[in-house]
Amino acid sequence: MEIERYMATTLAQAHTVIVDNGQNPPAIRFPPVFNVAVAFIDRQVAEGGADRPALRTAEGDVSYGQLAANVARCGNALKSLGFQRGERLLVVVKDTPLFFYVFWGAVKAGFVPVAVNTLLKSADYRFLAEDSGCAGVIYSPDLAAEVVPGARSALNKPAHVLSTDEIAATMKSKPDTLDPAPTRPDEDCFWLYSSGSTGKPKGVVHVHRDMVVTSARYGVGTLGIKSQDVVFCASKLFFSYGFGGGMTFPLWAGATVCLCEELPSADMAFRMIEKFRPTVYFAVPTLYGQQVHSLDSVPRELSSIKIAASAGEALPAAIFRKWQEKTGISILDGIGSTEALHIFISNRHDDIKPGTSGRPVPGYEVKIVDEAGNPVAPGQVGTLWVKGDSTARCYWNNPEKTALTMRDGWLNTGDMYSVDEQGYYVNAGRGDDMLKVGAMWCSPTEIEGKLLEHPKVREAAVIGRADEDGLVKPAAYIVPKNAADANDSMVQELQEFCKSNLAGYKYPRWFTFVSELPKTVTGKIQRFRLRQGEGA
Ligand code: 3UK
Repeated sequence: MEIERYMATTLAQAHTVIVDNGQNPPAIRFPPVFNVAVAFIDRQVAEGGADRPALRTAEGDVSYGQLAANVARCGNALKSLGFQRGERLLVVVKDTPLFFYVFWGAVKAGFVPVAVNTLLKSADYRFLAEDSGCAGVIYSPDLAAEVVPGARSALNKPAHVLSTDEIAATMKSKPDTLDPAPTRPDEDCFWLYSSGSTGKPKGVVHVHRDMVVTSARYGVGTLGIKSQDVVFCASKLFFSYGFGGGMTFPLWAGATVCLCEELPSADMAFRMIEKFRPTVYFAVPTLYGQQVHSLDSVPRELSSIKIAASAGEALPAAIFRKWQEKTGISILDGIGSTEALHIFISNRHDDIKPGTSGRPVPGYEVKIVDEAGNPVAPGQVGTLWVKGDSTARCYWNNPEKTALTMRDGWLNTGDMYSVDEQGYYVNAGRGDDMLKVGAMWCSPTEIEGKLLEHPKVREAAVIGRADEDGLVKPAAYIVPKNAADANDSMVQELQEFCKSNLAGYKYPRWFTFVSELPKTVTGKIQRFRLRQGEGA
């Protein structure tokens, strides 16, 4: 029986996690006092890895020793500002080493970092500051124009609104060691926000244990990331897919992470891969799709990649095959969520069925149930629930939504799935009307609301439709105020209107004019009937 014993020798308390790989699934045991920053950061140094590269950027490398010192300095800097145990710190920071210092420094000192999308507007930051009740906001300097007014106008008046430049300056004079806050494995550790179907984003609360579980079970157990690996994740750290792929898995394994501040694009990903030659690559299906198309005309040097993972939306079998043809390696699709923290059903190197999400990751239990909550037979579609040790404790301040989604340790994913005779899980879209477009949430009601603001539109409905690559994009059904307007120039006009008033990926790619929309007797739009082909 192989036992990995992770000791943080610098500590007075026992901060030992035992991952017993001799068991399937590996048993993970935590001591009663456990601060996860020690298990991720200090452990690497304690095990002799101080000189190994942890972070790699265009400016150079940061070793594990330097990382641990900067995490301690940042934790000390935050403590000196007067933060209290359990207080939230909104982190609006781009993918840079400072993200690591602030995040892990806060965790080590016992504060709760809340990493949020860096692309939002000031009204959104105001909402996030108020909803989280944060005591402080830390932002990348070039985001000041949106973050600062939002944070300053929040009713809870966060005591500290600081740029990473200011934090970095304060860190300089602080000690490079820090006693970890004596937290518990089930104590709140960090949050991520998930944009919901309707209304405002929800704070997803994760505890100290959760990152260990996803890293051990999926990062190392399923993907097999090792300390020699160089990892590049095209998704950003504030998205929990990127949070795992671009931060926690490589750190857990003692590997090297490549960081890029830019937003993901095929060009950015190719440049990063050619420059840093990663062995492990994480991307979303839409990005893989753009990359395989671009490879048709311009060959790129991708031979360093040994492991390629995909999540966020279903990976069409066609993109899997084209990528394999061009690079010789298989993409491992897996489904995860912010609430589960990471992937809980996945394909594996030695067990792949293209066009499916694979099989449950050992350590997670899943079930597919009908509307009465009873398990469905193989081949039948039902709602997917998951149970595992990394699922969120709750949605912050939202007991109704928590009660609906999290029951007896089970998490309702909201996804429709079937399982085939061989045990592979097949995605059948969402149970609600939500869409995942380029792995980002897309609410039909938001797009419909925008279309209804257009003077020529009487009614609008939006559903998802697969494009030629099999990737879902919004499609709109429009009842015009004046039937005579229903022509190509109105389509152009509506598309431009959406492009300039909504986030870039949300504009409808197809428009169909109809004389009426299918509705319930109470007047609600029945999008499922449009999906079934009515109104086409
Ligand atoms: C959908 C998928 C089909 C599905 C995520 C990996 O996407 C992530 O988190 P989110 O909270 O959204 C979760 C929802 O996205 N989805 C994700 N992966 C797949 N659908 N095939 C897939 N492979 O609707 C799920 O409920 O934004 C993904 C790791 C961490 C994550 N947070």
